[in-house]
Amino acid sequence: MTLLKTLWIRSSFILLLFSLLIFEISCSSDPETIVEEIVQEDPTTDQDEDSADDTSGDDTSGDDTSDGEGTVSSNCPQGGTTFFSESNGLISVEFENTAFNGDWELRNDADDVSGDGYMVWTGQQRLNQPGEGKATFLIEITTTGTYQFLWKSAFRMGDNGTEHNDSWLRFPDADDFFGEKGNGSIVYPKGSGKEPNPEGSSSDGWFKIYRSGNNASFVWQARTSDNDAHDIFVTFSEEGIYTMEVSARSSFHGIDRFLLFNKDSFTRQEALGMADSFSAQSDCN
Ligand SMILES: [Ca+2]
Repeated sequence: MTLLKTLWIRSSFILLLFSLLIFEISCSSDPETIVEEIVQEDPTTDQDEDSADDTSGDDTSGDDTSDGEGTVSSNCPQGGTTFFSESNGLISVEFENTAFNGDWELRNDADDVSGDGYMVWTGQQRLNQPGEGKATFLIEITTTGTYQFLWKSAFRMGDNGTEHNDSWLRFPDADDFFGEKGNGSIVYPKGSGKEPNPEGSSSDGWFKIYRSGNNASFVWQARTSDNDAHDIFVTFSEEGIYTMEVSARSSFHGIDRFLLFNKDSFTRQEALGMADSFSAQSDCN
């Protein structure tokens, strides 16, 4: 009996120890599970916070965009009270749709002009003195890049296409303003601090912009550098409202309208095909 009792007590003790061991393992696994759950929850919480941050970030950028548009519209450079808005890389404007002073006259005695007609300088010629009778056009750019400039103009005196065929043009706050021809030759206005400069007259950042040919009609053409025709380009590196200035050079040079088109988006012909979509004109705030 004593032996059996001893064996029973030992068996019971071993069973108790085993039970305690199982219990301890079971208990010790619970905290690990909780820790794991916490660890698993943490990234979820972080992701939610990140998502919330991203969302608020989007909201903020959305506000910035609308604020930015408002800021662009209300910060016109001096010299104008309205601005023309570029759309999809195009700016198309009737030349007579800004304020003029001096001896510019609005005329409408030609069949091939649009809008209210064309402007013509009837005052003294300013062959080497840009700035007289300065007209300003403000242009709002949202598609940055380099644009080619064209205007539709005619000589309105005599029958010699080398006279009464040019006016002065300048973009004083653009990032670059230059003439370029097919062979890669580039010229910059005198006074811009850049070289080479065009043949013929140029000064204080102004290019003489001429049209060629004895065809008396209004034609789309804008070039600089005498006997070395370079097309005209202007670069706008940031969104904003820029200044374009035209001043008198030859008398009786009639200008009907002008066009700027992003050179990376359109060929000349494509741009001219869309030129009748005139740019919206808005008041500066
Ligand atoms: Ca016109």
